[in-house]
Amino acid sequence: MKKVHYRTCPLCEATCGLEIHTQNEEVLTIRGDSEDPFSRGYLCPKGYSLKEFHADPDRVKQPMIRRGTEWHVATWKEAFAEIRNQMRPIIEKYGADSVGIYLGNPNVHNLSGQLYNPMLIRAIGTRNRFSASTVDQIPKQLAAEMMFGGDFSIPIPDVDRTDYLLMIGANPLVSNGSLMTAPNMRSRIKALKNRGGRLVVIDPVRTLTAKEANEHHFIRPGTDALFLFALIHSLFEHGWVNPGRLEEHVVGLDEVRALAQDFSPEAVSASCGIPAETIRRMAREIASAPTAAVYGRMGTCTQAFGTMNSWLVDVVNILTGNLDRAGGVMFTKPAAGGNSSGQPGSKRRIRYGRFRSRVRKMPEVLGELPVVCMAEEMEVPGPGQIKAFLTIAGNPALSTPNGNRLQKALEKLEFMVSVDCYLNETTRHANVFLPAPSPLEHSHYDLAFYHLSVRNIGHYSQPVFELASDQLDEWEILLNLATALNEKDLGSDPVKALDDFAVMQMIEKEVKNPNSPIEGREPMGILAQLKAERGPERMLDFLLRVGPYGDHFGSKPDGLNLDVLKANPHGIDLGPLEPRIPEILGTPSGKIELAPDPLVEDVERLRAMLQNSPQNHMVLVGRRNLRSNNSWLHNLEPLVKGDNRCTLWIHPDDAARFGLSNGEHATVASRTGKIEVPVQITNEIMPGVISIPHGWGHNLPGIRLETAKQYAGVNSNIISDELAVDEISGNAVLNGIPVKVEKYQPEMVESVSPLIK
Ligand SMILES: Nc1nc2c(c(=O)[nH]1)N[C@H]1C(S)=C(S)[C@@H](COP(=O)(O)OP(=O)(O)OC[C@H]3O[C@@H](n4cnc5c(=O)[nH]c(N)nc54)[C@H](O)[C@@H]3O)O[C@H]1N2
Ligand SMILES: Nc1nc2c(c(=O)[nH]1)N[C@H]1C(S)=C(S)[C@@H](COP(=O)(O)OP(=O)(O)OC[C@H]3O[C@@H](n4cnc5c(=O)[nH]c(N)nc54)[C@H](O)[C@@H]3O)O[C@H]1N2
Ligand code: SF4
Ligand SMILES: [Mo]
Repeated sequence: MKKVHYRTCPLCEATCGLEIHTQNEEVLTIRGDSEDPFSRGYLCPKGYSLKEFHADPDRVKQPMIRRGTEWHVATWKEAFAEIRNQMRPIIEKYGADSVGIYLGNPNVHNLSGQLYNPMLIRAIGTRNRFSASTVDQIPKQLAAEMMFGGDFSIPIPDVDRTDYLLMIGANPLVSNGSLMTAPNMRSRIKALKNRGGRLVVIDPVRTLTAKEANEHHFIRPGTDALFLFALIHSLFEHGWVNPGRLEEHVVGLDEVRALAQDFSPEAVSASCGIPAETIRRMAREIASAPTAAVYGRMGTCTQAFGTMNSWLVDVVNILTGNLDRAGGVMFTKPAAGGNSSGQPGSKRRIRYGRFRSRVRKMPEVLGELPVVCMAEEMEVPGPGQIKAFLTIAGNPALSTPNGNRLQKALEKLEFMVSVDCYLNETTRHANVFLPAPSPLEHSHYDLAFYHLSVRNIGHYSQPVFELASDQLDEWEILLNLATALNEKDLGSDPVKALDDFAVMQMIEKEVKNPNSPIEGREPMGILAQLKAERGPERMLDFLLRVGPYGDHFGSKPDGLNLDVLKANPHGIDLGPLEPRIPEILGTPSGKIELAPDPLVEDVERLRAMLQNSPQNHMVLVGRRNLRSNNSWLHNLEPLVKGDNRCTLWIHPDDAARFGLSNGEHATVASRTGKIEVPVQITNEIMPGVISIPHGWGHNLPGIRLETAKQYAGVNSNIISDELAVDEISGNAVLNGIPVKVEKYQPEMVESVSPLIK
């Protein structure tokens, strides 16, 4: 039977609406949903690829247990029994910290992951918790936690209303936006320019986005904090500081003024490669534009000053009065979860440094430890050593620094479990593999990304296909894992018991919250009203109903609940972002903390950079491609076919210096390793900088990715260094890595990747 389904795409942060045509168990075609109020029919090549992903014969569909190098299909019961039998003794002998867990990026795009991973982590009770956040955005979250008192209280550029957008280290025309959920950025940028606004891009690469900009400036990788401080210096120097209505809500203004003193545009210009007069002009333009938004992303987070950059971006927004006003940067008010309720000053303390990693003593950030510590925590003996490991929707072997070291550490583990769709470079090390359903087999709601969206949106997606009779939903897998690892006997239906317990906990917490619309209500009465009997739907219904647009369980009968979202399959537009200060401020002081102590202290490290003369070694940055998604869509022919994309970009002057010509291979070496990669000479990159994309290197034994193998590429994270970090957050440095580039000579390479197609 032919059917049409509507749902949001779970592949990136843009949350595009899809129109999916199916016949029985097959996807016929996927289009952009023209009735989606947010994406209005837009989709990118990855959106179409859900069809191929769903049909991919390499996608694992049954649980498997590995004996030696052989995988054996198992029942779910056998798989969970194996996990319990192998892992419980490890926990009993060595304690909970002996189990490490890594959560990959797709968890954030998965309702089950969002709601049930926290329960699994609690059930294990380990401190050795890692995620892709520390090779990504944790600096921004930490800065938001320190400044505004919430890790999801991240100011989002109001792209649809701004007059001036300064974009630093982001490439939304390729990435489709990050920490800025905004489908179809091309049309949004076009609209900005059509209304007389300006887009200014700061990036060591002339990216697709930079090409659309009114102005683009190369910046020497890793020097953004100098540039940002110089903007701040100029604002103070010329009397352009004007926080406006924010003034009464801000503390630490004088401290920031003093800190910026030494960072004049002239002092930083040589290091960052941007002329002093340009920096001054930009400061003036930001201050004098009717509205302006400064936005920094990946390029600003994954470098040695990631947290400082994230902080300073919002300092500029605040000093120019652009925080929390239309056209500036604003906080969202999502329909479900997170940053929606509170009173200024209600927070106890900032979630940072409450414990430290065992080996390198890195501070905990928002409950997790930096991924750069993962291998050493597996290698170094002693109490708390990771002996068993769990990966959920991740591929850290390719996505985290010093991949070779991590691979060796994974090999030596006593036991490993992976929940994933593919036997990839990481999950091949597992002893038990648990297959996640295809995105088309489960429901969807972007709990995380509606916290980061340029409009407030509610959009629930029903599953397109029913789960096969022998397939578990992802939340059921997670609760079964929690059961298998938990010492307690949870009765005959442990999944139901845990699920019921979790939802009751949510309800009980809410009725005790003095700011809640259901304060004081009877928990059992609330439970009885929920529109689903179990699983993520029940929790989502609850979160929607107590949320700012909710029906508040009767007191706002026209409000949202799950049924309302189900009746609106294209999604609901809940309006543009609106001012939220002071009500959103969750810092202990109830104020915007403009100069948090750990950040102020870190300025010394930056000051040292001013003393050093600009470096002239080559540095490596990353790059993304429209038809790729980190490491995991390379098995889909329509996305990988064509020219090899895993190439080294280098400026013609540098290529001449190293004697490299187009198509030839170069070796690129760092402290941690050496790789070999074909050369692509281009004027679009700054001299002194090279770029190689991440997520490639599909040439390892034991992976089950037959198409990806033919387009293997090379793992750029062999040469990113796990010892190079943003010292505050522990986030990895993935941009600005010092490297040595040479013409490829076969005998020079230790571990040669096969010649790439
Ligand atoms: N097609 C596609 N889309 C994706 C992904 C994908 O792999 N492919 N991945 C998704 C994920 S997980 C994320 S987190 C987002 C990321 O989304 P974005 O941050 O928008 O994407 P990037 O391409 O990483 O952009 C980072 C930019 O920073 C620049 N850069 C590097 N070093 C520096 C520096 O020191 N300073 C400055 N100013 N710039 C620098 C790079 O040249 C690059 O253009 O994209 C998401 N969307
Ligand atoms: N050098 C360098 N390294 C980088 C980056 C960079 O710019 N440069 N970017 C970093 C960034 S921003 C990120 S987010 C990380 C990503 O790093 P990871 O999250 O570790 O890796 P992914 O490639 O996203 O792999 C995701 C895995 O999840 C599986 N999967 C997909 N959907 C589901 C699902 O619904 N359930 C389950 N259980 N599994 C699923 C896929 O099959 C795949 O194996 O990489 C980081 N690494
Ligand atoms: S832009 Fe992102 S959400 Fe939209 S179709 Fe592409 S991958 Fe999916
Ligand atoms: Mo990411």
